[in-house]
Amino acid sequence: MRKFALSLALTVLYSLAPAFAADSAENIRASANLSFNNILNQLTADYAKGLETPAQSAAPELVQAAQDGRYWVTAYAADSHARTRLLEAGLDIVEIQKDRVSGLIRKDALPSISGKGLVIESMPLEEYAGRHFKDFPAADAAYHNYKETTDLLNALATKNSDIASLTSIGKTIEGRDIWCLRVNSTAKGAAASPKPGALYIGNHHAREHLSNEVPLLFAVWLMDNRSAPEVRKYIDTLDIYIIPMLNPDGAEYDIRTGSYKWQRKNMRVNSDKTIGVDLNRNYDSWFGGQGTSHYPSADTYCGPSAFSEPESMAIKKFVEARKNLKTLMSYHSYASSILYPYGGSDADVPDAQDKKVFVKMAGEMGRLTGYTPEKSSDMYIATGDTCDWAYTTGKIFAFTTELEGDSFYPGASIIDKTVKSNVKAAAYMLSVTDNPYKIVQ
Ligand code: 0X9
Ligand code: ZN
Repeated sequence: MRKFALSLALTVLYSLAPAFAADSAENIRASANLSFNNILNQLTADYAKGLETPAQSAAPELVQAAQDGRYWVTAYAADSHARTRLLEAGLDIVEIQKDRVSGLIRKDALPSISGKGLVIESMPLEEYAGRHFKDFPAADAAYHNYKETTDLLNALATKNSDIASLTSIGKTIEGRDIWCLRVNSTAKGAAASPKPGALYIGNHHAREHLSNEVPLLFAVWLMDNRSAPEVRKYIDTLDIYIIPMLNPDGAEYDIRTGSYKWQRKNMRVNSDKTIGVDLNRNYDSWFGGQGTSHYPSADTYCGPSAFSEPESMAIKKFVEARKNLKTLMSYHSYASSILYPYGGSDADVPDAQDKKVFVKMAGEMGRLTGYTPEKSSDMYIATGDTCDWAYTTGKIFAFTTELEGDSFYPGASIIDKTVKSNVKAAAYMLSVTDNPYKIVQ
């Protein structure tokens, strides 16, 4: 069986090879087309341009933007359970080390953890931003905002209208369309398909902009390589859905002023007038239990009820209407890990065969990306996440990829490498979507 998985992976890798060949500078400059390499190279060129006037310290507007009453905190937490308790206290965990975590918390919630003697260091977010970030948002222009994402998806669907269609799966709380590119050689729009389905979702969390780039550029790669035998097989035999930007309201808010807002949640105005629900705590899987906050101001606020948010509700309706879905990937950043259920409980998924599939798929995607495969709850227990719900409701093999980087704003130079390795993992997921159990038989 090992041998089979290896040869499958090699086939996938081989099929990627032509896509990564270098293009000439003239081609890049001339490119108004939809070639994967040209688009990636253009991103790199944009980034280099942005660096011509590098900032030596945090841009003033970045520092100013961070003045919203949140603190950057480092606190003791020796295991996943201690981390879960911190999430519940309202700490938005961003970085995890062996015995401690760092993240964001509102000032009024800080005493609940400092009172327990857990705080190692804390400082206002603007001070942290001032010390750590050198990137001007202008240098990150290579990232696709909502309009650019919409335009690119539209262009892909128009150019490949025989196999691709673009639909809105619903509207956000501010009324933006949530776009989904469907790739299927025989069914368009919302028409049912008997083919096994794969779903890729990005940007549940607003500030995780890299998590939009990966599925978006995966869509570009698929269309660019549509004639390569392996890719063609996927397009002919599978029902592929890509929703790169689930939380465009939050993503736009995060960049709107030209300076980052560190926004995680959606843009719901809560009952106490604070903004946002954490969409990755709003699914109906142990909703409102461990690893989430019930305070609307907290970054890990789960919302008043499961699926209270139009964005998560759109995914619920979408998934429930497509019983053919077999696999799902939800992109986040940043921890360099491939996570599988459960995330809301310490328990393993009860079905031994399913667990084997999860472990094997995560292992293979870990190998292709260089990320660490692990059970979600080993990171921390967090209820209400996408993947627990998708697995429980539809037996979908659902994973979270925590992309790489050392901050939510790692600069545009990271896009190229991250996209390339994650395209391999995304293609691997397609290679098993026809029957995920085949890899453990
Ligand atoms: O906390 C989250 O929603 C994800 N991490 S992030 O830094 N992108 O916010 C991790 C979700 C993993 N799921 C669980 N541990 N349940
Ligand atoms: Zn996230």
